[in-house]
Amino acid sequence: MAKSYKNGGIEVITGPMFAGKTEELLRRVRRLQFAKKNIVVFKPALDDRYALNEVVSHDKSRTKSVNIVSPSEIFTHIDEHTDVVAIDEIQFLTEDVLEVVEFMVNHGILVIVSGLDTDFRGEPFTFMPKLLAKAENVLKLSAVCVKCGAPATKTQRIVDGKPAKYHDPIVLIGASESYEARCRSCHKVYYKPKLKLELPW
Ligand code: TTP
Ligand code: MG
Repeated sequence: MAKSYKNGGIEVITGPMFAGKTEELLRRVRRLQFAKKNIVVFKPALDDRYALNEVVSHDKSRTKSVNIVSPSEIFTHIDEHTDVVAIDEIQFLTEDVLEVVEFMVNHGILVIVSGLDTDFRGEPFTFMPKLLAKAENVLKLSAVCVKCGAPATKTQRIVDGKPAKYHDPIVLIGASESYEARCRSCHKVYYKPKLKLELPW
């Protein structure tokens, strides 16, 4: 029998790379496991940085996960006993995942996801703004700027030792060899502004 929708909800853990999003997702999963909740963890098959069939954080904590290519595959891995679905790096799935998430929530499943809010340019990451708007609970984590030590809310992509260009492809799987956490003022992207804005003083 379908559970009450009152059990469900969307929790989003977001922020730049190196902020500890995966660690926070795994922390929430572990505390629900102690409470004997039935949990299934998913991640997009795209990110093969650490391990297949496991979500692994920078601090090397890990949990078993199911790799999926398409969001609807989630339904072949959950059943009427599933209380919680967790998805790491949700930004790499297709936008259909929004419908899948809402369907699960409306059937009483708690959905906890982590994902980048912005891409390397500082632009919203595809459908993430919609997910953030629909969520019951959002935690925006920051990292530490590698340049100045301020709280970092952005991810810098470095290509051949230089900041990436605005029109470079959005997806480039990687870690510290290609990316750095940066604050707003240290974050750089080669970009030609459309508007010629000038301060009036
Ligand atoms: P994350 O899990 O966000 O990075 P992380 O593990 O460093 O962060 P956290 O500790 O908070 O979990 O994974 C980001 C992935 O996205 C990584 O493979 C690089 C990729 N990526 C892109 O493809 N395009 C981009 O614009 C950015 C910023 C990252
Ligand atoms: Mg991560």
